[in-house]
Amino acid sequence: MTAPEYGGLGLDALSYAVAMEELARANAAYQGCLSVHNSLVCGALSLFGTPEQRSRYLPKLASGEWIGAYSLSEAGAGSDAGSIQTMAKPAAEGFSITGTKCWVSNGGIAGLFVVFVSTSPAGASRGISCFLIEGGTPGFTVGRKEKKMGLRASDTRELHFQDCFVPRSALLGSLNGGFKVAMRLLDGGRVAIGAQAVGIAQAAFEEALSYAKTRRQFGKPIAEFQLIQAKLADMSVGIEAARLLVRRAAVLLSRGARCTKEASMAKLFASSTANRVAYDAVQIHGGNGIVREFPVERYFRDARATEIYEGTSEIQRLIIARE
Ligand code: COS
Repeated sequence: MTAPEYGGLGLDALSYAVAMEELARANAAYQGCLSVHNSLVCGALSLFGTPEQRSRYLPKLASGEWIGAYSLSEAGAGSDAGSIQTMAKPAAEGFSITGTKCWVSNGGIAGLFVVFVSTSPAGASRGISCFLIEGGTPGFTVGRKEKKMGLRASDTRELHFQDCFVPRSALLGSLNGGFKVAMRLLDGGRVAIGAQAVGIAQAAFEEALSYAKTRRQFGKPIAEFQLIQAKLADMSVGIEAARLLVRRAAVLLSRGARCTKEASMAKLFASSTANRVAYDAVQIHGGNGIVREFPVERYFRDARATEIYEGTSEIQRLIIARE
């Protein structure tokens, strides 16, 4: 997605979605790291960065020298993303930031953080600004790593800011215009999380199919029983439908069109499919499905977050209804 002049491949969003699905088929935690890095950080700079901001950061991000992190959520600002409490107060030539952010993917490994803070509390969502903050900036520390049920290889942290000075040049987009930046980026991010869900579902389906062909009960492979066949058929239809929704949203994204509704539809359907498919894949494995030696146990745990992060399924339905 990052332009070749900054060291990126210049791929369109459809190619990106295909790559994201394949990566998630192997390891969703690893894909999640790259999804945040590309959709939410490289995307932020590509869409909203000044030429100076792009040249300073995109080459490092495109080469992988630096990893990016995106920080919107707080303990009291999850689905209600506009109720951010972390504050940036005007200081000489810049801003001074104080507050705590949470659920930050790549938090412990990132060199650059895209951080949303309040610059005008009375403005609520219309008083939020976005800042580019480098790791190691005085007054900025990274907190403990969360112990999650799934996506355990992805590094999720709190971020703490105490009188952290950032220059005015760190502002991404306009002052108090950060909420729209956050939402626009999440449109793209949700396409990549949809692709992640499709990848997890595909992996779970492949394991279930292969297990059903080799596991014998009552004198034949369980794949020959119609109740197992029905599960496998429903899984494969769901995966194909989810993949098409994700790719439709990706095509719109490639054209630069606003795809808020289509991205939410893709994420909602794909994440629900991933959970259903992973559930049935565990069921087909029987007792073997709940032990760590079999990969479906991990797919089941990894799928759960896809219905929660980058907007819960409830929020996706709300967005679709509004649109
Ligand atoms: N693209 C561009 N602009 C958008 C937009 C989008 N996708 N979505 C909303 N906006 C704009 C609106 O048009 C509105 O603009 P105006 O001020 O000009 O009217 C502004 O942003 C505020 O929008 P809205 O009134 O809809 O905001 P709400 O506070 O009602 O919140 C939801 C909307 C609930 C959709 C939003 O808070 C949300 O997505 N929450 C989930 C957050 C999330 O995904 N968190 C996970 C973080 S990453 S782990």
